[in-house]
Amino acid sequence: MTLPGPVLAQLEDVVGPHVVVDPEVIASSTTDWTGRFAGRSPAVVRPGSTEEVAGVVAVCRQRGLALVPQGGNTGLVGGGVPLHGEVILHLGRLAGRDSVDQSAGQITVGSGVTLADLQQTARTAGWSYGVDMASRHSATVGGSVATNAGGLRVIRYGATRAQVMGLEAVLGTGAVVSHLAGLIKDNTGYDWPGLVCGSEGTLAVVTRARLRLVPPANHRTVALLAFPSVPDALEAAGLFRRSLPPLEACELVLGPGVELVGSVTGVSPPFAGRHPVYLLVEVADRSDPTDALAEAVGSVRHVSDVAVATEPVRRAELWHHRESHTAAINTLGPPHKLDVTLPHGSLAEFIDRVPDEVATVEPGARTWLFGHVGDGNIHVNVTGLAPHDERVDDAVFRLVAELGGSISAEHGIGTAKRRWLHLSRSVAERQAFRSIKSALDPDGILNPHVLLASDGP
Ligand code: 2HG
Ligand code: ZN
Repeated sequence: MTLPGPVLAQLEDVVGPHVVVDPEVIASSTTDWTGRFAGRSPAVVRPGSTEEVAGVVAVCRQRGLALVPQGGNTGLVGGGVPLHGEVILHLGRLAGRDSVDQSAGQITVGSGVTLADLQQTARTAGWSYGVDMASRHSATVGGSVATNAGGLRVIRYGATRAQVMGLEAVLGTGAVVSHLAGLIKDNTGYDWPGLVCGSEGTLAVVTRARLRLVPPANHRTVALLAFPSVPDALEAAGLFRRSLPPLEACELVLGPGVELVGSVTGVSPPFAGRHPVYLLVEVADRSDPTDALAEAVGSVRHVSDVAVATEPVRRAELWHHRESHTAAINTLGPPHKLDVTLPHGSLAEFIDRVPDEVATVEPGARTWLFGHVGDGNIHVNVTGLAPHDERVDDAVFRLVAELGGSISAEHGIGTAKRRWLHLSRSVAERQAFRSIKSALDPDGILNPHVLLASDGP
């Protein structure tokens, strides 16, 4: 597919040479990280400023061209790739960074800054950024704001929405809305950052964000605990939430996932014996939290084994058993990623039932479970399914709804889950979503195929 010459000329008027039409180069941006979602696009447009983003949106609106905004292309629900021939609006050149505002503990950065760079900038200035995840070296601020990304530290600092103090973005009309003062108390009507955050590029293109920073911790301790059963591990997670204020991560992994990580990466198992369930916890504080962690671990029932690490290399070794799950599972072929959240009281039942639900629908499929159980969030990965076979997705989402959960905890709805949005959002909510969408993007050019189903409320 190609861009008509006059449209190309108009886009080049706005961004100069930063319109890519070479199909081989475009191909690197048309498939998602997992390989499950593959599309096509006539062009990747790479604006270098907010004004250029506004100019590109205006051209696309005038020409009736749909756009998919793209950051690090680390999304997992097909929300950042052009599955219907959209133009890719790549935001990587918006990589400007103001210096840290020391008195406010905030920083304003461009959409294209990666989370790793943001974390480094914050660290150098004596602060920390509250959101972290395994894809930190590719995932960008713009993408994380657009998807309200969660990650490993939500239990302490909240998801991305809780960090965004101000926002600049371009609406589907081409208008720029900028509200970047970062005032903590600013009770002047609709919450602009809150609305755009998590809207998955359907309302506006994020160009800059003003983010709160958090005090850095001088000491960190990681513990990996082995348990005989999931309920035992979840009971411990509840105890840690109650008794450990410096708790920064509380992650569940299961024996088969840890063994897969070991066989794919060549890393030795965490303990001499095998265990069915593990909990990884991290505590971080101004003073050494190891004693507080040890005391909390001491009051946990049914722990089979414990490994504790304070040194960075050893901490990373323990994290490896958790953080490498995504990459290890992908070596088995593109998984179906069903990132869901359950009420804490239903989590154990869900984890117990979901593999059987999957096996009933597709006996040849394999279910992998891991995730942020401290937040009630479990990642259900299913391998051995064709990319477009949605029978298992349907069964898992229905189980989630039956148990009072949500079909997306942190990855968003994207293309992958929009058929099931009705399980988590009422008709009235979806109608309100549509009204907001048509007010801010009247011609429906911003990521038109994600979040809302094309047919009806
Ligand atoms: C994580 O928690 C990410 O590591 C990815 O959200 C989860 O691969 C997944 O399903
Ligand atoms: Zn996650």
